[in-house]
Amino acid sequence: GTTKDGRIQMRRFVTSKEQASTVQEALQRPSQRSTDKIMNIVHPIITSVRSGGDKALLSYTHKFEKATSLSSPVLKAPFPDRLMQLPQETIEAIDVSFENIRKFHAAQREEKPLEVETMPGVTCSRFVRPIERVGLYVPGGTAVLPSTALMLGVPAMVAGCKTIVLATPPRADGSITPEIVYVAHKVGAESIVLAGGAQAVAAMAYGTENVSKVDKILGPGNQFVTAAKMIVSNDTSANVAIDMPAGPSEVLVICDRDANPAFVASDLLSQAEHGVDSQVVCIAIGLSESEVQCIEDELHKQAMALPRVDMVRGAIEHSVTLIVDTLEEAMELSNAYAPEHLILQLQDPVKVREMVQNAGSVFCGQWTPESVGDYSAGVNHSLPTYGYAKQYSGVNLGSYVKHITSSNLTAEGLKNVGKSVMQLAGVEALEAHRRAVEIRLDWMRENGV
Ligand code: HSO
Ligand code: ZN
Repeated sequence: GTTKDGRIQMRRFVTSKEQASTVQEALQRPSQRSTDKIMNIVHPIITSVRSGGDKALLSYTHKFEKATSLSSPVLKAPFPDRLMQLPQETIEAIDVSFENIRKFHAAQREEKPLEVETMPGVTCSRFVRPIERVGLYVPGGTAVLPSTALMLGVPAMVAGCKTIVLATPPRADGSITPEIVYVAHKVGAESIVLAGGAQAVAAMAYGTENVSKVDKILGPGNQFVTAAKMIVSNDTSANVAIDMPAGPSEVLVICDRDANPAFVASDLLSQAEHGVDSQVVCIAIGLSESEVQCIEDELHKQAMALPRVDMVRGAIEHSVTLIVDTLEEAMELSNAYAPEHLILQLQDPVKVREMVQNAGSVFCGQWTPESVGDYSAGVNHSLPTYGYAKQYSGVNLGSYVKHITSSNLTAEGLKNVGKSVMQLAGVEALEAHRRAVEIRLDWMRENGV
């Protein structure tokens, strides 16, 4: 992290000089606070909002957000103009980002239902329907995040979700960030819940007098939010789904000797400034120690000039540079780490991208900083962290829809497949199943079909 003379510096390993276990350990993510403790705090909050509704929700907002002047926890659309007064430049920036995100997610639509005739007369199909009601959690905390409102709201709108509820903690004076109100307006949100943490999640999962109950809750959040999402999604009486487990944000940058050290450092820092628990990893292919030192010097220099240098210091503390000999080794380490963001500052990034097995989102080449994806390129920034890129996708259009399958048989179809069904129903000793086919085949025989 920070050395005695105050330098901001990552730990550094030359992998060929280390045991495999040391390298593996270097790539361990900082451990999360004990989940038991968190659960014990979160459980009573959920129970209380579930039974106490708006009043309980509001009292938590008074307590945690200090927004004691707030008298209603919900703002319903249409949102008044005075709540979205913004500089023209900000409006334009949101509009550009909105449009790019909309385009990229609209392209993810499956236009035609899938239809396959598995046997003559046996047709199986699959079609898409939006999840009707979604709850989008936009964290407060150390930064306001209208970009997260865009990343969650635009695909919900594109998918055609009927009810979009956006929850975000209010500021201490009870107000909401105007940028977030503007985004909520643009995506057609029905309401903004002015609450954060586990209480906001509970309100959307169960509904209150004024908060609409939703069918799925999406969005990042701190450990309390994550715990609350896990609890409500495990409660069958809530009947609510969640997007994915969330952890601190992270980036892994792979660079070679031709990469610009200042660019590499800037990418590491843009992730490090998210919070003290963020993690950044740099894998340098074939760089000498002095070349890596150039990156480190840049990192220090740029970090010292950042307003959030304290966050950066904390993040760099558990961050690491690995010097490797080959691209293959770099990719192997990266795939094992499964980063939320993977930046390829390499000569032929699009070719190398084929070797990516696990990552939330990949940024190709020196002109593609992660920041463009965080805000405006069109890709989503709500991504799997903490190694979950091994089994989860980031938020995408598919996160807001479900597939319904259908079978449609002709008489001929039932004749073709009926025998197998009856045989298997017999094996499972489920006689009613067997007879549901038999009764029809008998009928066909009797009626000359
Ligand atoms: N890098 C963050 C997203 C974000 N960055 C929001 C800026 N604002 C996690 O993907
Ligand atoms: Zn970011």
